[in-house]
Amino acid sequence: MESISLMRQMKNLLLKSDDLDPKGELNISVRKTFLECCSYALSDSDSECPLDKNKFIEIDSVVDFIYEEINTGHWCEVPIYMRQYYTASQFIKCIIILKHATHCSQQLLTKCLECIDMGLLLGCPLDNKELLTNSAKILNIEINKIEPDNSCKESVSSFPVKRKVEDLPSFDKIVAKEVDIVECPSLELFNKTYLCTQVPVKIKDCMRHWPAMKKWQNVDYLLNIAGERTVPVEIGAHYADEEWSQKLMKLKDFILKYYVSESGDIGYLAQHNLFDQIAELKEDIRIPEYCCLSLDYENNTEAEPDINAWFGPAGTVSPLHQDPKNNILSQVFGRKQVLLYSPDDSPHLYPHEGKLLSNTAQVDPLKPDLSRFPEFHKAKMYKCLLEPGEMLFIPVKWWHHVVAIDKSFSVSFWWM
Ligand SMILES: O=C(O)CCC(=O)C(=O)O
Repeated sequence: MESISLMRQMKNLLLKSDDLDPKGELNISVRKTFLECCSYALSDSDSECPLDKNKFIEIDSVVDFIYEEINTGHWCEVPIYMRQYYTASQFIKCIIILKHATHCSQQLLTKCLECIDMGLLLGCPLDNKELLTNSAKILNIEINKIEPDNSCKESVSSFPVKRKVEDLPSFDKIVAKEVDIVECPSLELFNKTYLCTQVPVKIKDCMRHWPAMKKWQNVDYLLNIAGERTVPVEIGAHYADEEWSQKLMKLKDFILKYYVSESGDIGYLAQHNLFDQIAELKEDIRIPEYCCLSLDYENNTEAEPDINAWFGPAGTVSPLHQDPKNNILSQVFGRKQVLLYSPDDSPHLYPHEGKLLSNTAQVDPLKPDLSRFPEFHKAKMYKCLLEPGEMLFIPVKWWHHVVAIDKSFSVSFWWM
């Protein structure tokens, strides 16, 4: 497809004339440049608005300015409209790239997709909520037309070497009570026996209808759908480790470097709402029916649970921590070993002091240092081996420590 037709397709995604005009204060001269770039990008004819190569530099400077604004101070204090400006300016940058191009090379399309992903990752949806997700879909279709075959040809099932997770005790040897196991319980039974009483349980046989169960086994499928997409990756042993860092990278690079390679380096695509970013993958999962139950119907206004992806090699570790919502951790492939403790045991788990890590325990339940944490022996441990097609219900604030025994993909659903 010619870049001009692709640009038109993307412009057709706009619903209203003020789709790209967030309501909020922006530096006057930056806003002026932003508006000039918008009218340049959206103008229909070259005679009305001749090509001006400087416009790329101008919109790029707007993007940089807003990037600095949203990365200054605490993330939660960044005004929503500023992140919406970021979304809008990345969309305009993408349109200008297409406007200035003569044909759609792989490199050009990838550059456009990078703009859209940065908008999705750091921006905030505009009133036209699907603008960037639909833009990404259109660009991805074009990318796959040029290069349908990705360089990484490994599928999970055909990849024979299994890296051993060092030091992980075998599940049977862990002295702990195993969580209850039920087979696809009715809503009523789940509500009464587990949700209302806040008791963890492993649920079997509730994921057969997920298209992901078959499709995601094949890495080529993930690469075709999302290989060129930019995703956040956690690098290092685990998030409470001093050496830990986060990086944005293409999914295909993550897969090659950390997933297919047996280097032993740990990279984890963790706690990321991949499904709002990549709409095609959301079609492969199903929200568990149990998430429509609530402990507090009056104050529960959220339409959908928070859905996150957890995708990585064997050996990823999520240290012992607790979360503020109920969770159904759903295992698509690979096995995970989960250790759990009740919130009543919090004093025996030594939560970190300070706000940032206060939901994380200092004690490592697999190697507890009893001289530093003498009360730990009082905590009652529960264990669960989560296998493909199984879900684990983790009640609000239950502590959980998770290790991937194999290459693994889980999806968590947090709700109240
Ligand atoms: O699977 C993991 O590594 C951690 C999952 C988790 O902590 C969660 O879903 O809240």
